[in-house]
Amino acid sequence: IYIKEIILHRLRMTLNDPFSTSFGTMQEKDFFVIEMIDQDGHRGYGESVAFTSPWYTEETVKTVEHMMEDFLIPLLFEAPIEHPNDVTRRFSSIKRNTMAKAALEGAVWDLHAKRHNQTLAESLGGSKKEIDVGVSIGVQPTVKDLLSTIEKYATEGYKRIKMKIKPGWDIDVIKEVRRQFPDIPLMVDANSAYTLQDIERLKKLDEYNLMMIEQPLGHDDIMEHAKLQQKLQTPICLDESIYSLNDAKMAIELGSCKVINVKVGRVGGLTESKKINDYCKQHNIPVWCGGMLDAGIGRAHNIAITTLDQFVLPGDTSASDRYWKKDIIEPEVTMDNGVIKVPTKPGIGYDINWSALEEYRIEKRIFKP
Ligand code: OSB
Ligand code: MG
Repeated sequence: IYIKEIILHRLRMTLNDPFSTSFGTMQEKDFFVIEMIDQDGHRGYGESVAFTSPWYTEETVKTVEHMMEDFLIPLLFEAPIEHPNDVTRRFSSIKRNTMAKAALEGAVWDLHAKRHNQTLAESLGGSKKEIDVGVSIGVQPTVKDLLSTIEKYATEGYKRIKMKIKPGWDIDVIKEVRRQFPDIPLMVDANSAYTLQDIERLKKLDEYNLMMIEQPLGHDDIMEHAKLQQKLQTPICLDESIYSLNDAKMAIELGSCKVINVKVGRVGGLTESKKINDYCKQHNIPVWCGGMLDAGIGRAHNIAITTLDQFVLPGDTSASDRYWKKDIIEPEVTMDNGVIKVPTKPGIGYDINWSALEEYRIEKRIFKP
């Protein structure tokens, strides 16, 4: 692949409803759509997932722009690309900054798939024709709001509900949820809101038949999660702590988790996600695909990676209408009874809705070799 042009479209989209975690509330998603054009005029698309502030991990929209502009795009223009698998190696002189790398690598994968007239899922080695999906629900203003939100998504058919927790919005709330919904597949995500001193509180979670608890402790911790997992029946799932295959290996070896949330952006791209899939398969660790309040292009990449065989649990890839009044792809992602059909057109499998994209665009920058 000879990359002839890279266009960065910076978009700002307003969420249908504010999304709250243990760290605060988001109303808007500000990100880049990466459009990459090759020597034959194929166009590949990627989406950056970093937020405007570094509350989740350390990257931001501005650091992503800085990395892409000053380091990563020049590296892509340096020489042709044999295969998207090589992009991670091409970027290896740049430490971390996984979300910046993944945004560009995703566009290379889309180009590769389109050049071979394959779906992105096929190019990645995935074989599912449809994927099971769940939904992530933010911290709500009241328990009543939470119960009605769960009711709404359960009725729509989502196959598991994830609710955000934090100290003070946890045991009592989960008890109410379980009273009203004794059997729904339910999990919780703390986004790192607890410490080992909260161990007695966390042990109470074992009474509520939760599928797992996601990232209870430090965002960069692996060791303390191992100590906690020894005291908990509920499986721990790591999110923030896992930046790479190597992190996954450490966590599995140390017993820090029994499940891994794979976010393509957080681990540096689709190639690394695939490696984590393969390693977790060997070690019998179920994985699922997390989300970053993605717009349609990110959603398409998430659907493609979820077709790999170790993605055995429903992820957070909800339908477009979960977050957006109008998404930037055509058709939008739809969900039927908890199932999303994997698109069959080459590459990401969706067209860009240019009038929507232009409506949300706040900046456009063109890069050439
Ligand atoms: O921890 O998985 C998370 C959203 C933003 C940042 C971090 C997380 C989340 C979610 C929602 O849980 C995922 C989604 O629906 O896209
Ligand atoms: Mg999480």
